Amino acid sequence: MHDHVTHYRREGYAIIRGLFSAGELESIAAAVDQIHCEAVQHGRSFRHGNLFYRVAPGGAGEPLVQMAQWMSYHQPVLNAVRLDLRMAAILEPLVGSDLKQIINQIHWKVPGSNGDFAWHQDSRFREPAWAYRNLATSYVQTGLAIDPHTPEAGCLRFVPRSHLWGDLGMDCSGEVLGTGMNDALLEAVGLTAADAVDVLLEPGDLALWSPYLVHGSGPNRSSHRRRLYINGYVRAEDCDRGEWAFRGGMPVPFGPEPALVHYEGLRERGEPHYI
Ligand SMILES: O=C(O)CCC(=O)C(=O)O
Repeated sequence: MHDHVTHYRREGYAIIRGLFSAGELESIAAAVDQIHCEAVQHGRSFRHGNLFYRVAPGGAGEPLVQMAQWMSYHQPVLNAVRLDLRMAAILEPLVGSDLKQIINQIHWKVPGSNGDFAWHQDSRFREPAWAYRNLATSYVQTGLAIDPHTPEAGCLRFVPRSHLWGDLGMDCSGEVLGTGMNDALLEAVGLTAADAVDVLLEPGDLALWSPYLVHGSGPNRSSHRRRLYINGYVRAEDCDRGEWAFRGGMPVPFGPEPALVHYEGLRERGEPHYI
């Protein structure tokens, strides 16, 4: 039952096969497509509170939607996924049953697009640092594959056991999204790309990874889209930010006001605006 725990602690990641059925995936994929349509209609990057669409204007073509954040406020199927009891059961032995959520995000890679993610540790994004305690043991990132997640499609690549070193101080001067994996950055911190593994997922499989696991992903050279639905959970007592997800292992619905997560302007500029 808890095989994933041993693997996660030792390697810094784990994979749960077939967490969501093909039938469930059909409606999740439709919900993901709804969000994509909304982002295309905006045509450029847009924010409303924590909801955020990162969109590169398409010129004469369709705008390129790279990422959406916190669409679960208004998309019930995606909201149900993040609060699914199976999710709670998987997380409980790792981080407990009182959990907040920091990440609620979709990544799209269309065929041929530069949707690369540079080698990085997610710990660099857990800001402000003072709001997080015991990050190594209090935070788990999850990624649900919506499409076949293969090397050709630009799947995640993990460097097993790299989490054991904590914050490696990797060069974080550039953007992660849109930058290719530069293996020299791995070597600079004593790691090698030769140790990296491709994260092969079927639709409905869930990957879990540590905030200190070094990972990245390459371009989509396949003929299909690569959609990944990411939810990141943190032990509530170890974090001053985030939306509640589970209390005592039971789902917590959103409150009347959004919680402060990453967007520092939430209270001053929460209204809809283009960026
Ligand atoms: O979507 C991907 O391929 C990369 C995701 C990732 O690196 C992240 O969310 O930290």
